[in-house]
Amino acid sequence: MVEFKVRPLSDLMGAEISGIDLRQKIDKDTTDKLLNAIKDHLVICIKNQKLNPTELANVSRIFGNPKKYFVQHETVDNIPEVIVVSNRTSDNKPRVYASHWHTDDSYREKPATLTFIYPETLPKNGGGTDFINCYSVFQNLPEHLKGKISNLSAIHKWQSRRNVSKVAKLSKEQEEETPEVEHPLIRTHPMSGEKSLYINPNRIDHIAGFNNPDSDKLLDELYEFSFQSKFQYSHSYQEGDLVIWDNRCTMHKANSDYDLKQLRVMHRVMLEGEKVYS
Ligand SMILES: O=C(O)CCC(=O)C(=O)O
Ligand SMILES: [Fe+2]
Repeated sequence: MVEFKVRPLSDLMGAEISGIDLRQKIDKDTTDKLLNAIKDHLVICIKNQKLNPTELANVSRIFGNPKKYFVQHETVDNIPEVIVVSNRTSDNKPRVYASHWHTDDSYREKPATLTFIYPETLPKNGGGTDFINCYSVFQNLPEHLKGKISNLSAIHKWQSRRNVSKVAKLSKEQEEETPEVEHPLIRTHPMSGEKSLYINPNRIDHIAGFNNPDSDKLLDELYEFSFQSKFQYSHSYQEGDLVIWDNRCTMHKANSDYDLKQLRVMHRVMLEGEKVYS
């Protein structure tokens, strides 16, 4: 077993892992220890990794099955598992991709469990990723809100009515492949057994069974409560940081606090997911 070190990054969430090279063969005990670190800290940053896109896809296989991304033009050539997250549009205009709070892949029946992000090019300062601990959000939710949402679920869509982030236009086939899905608002994590608030401001269209104004009112209340800084941890990247987060109990967004003239390119992989249950 590899005796790597785990150092918490904040009281709320996040841990830094050092003393392991994931390109080496990783045995089952080491894998379990890494999975436990993710369970306990929700977001981990494995330091000093050197990964080209093929190696990143292979490293993700230590933890599960990487998904082949269905928006092919956003992936690395010939590696359908590795998505390019760039602050340039296809016609080279600056933008910040994913700058609003979300959890990945919730428009799927079985949303990705873990996401891996590895910086290819970083700006000089800033350009980190912000995270929310959704267990803490749920635990601290006022009782009246907890009661109100206990049996509710939400309709998630690729292009939801309330989405403020720009998403790729889908072909007819891609649209057919991604019908809207319904997930409970309270989610139990299969490994920790704990409950979290499972929301996605980008992809939730409405609360199932609610009319739009009532749904919007409740969602706004949940979002405003969740976005408080006391539930957040902000990660700043250094070259070689492999960051892995658990989409089942966190939200995240790209921080836009840097000079957009500087290039920022990340490589990303998502793992096959599982059905959401409360
Ligand atoms: O670029 C980032 O910091 C986050 C991007 C994102 O949301 C993702 O890769 O899922
Ligand atoms: Fe994301």
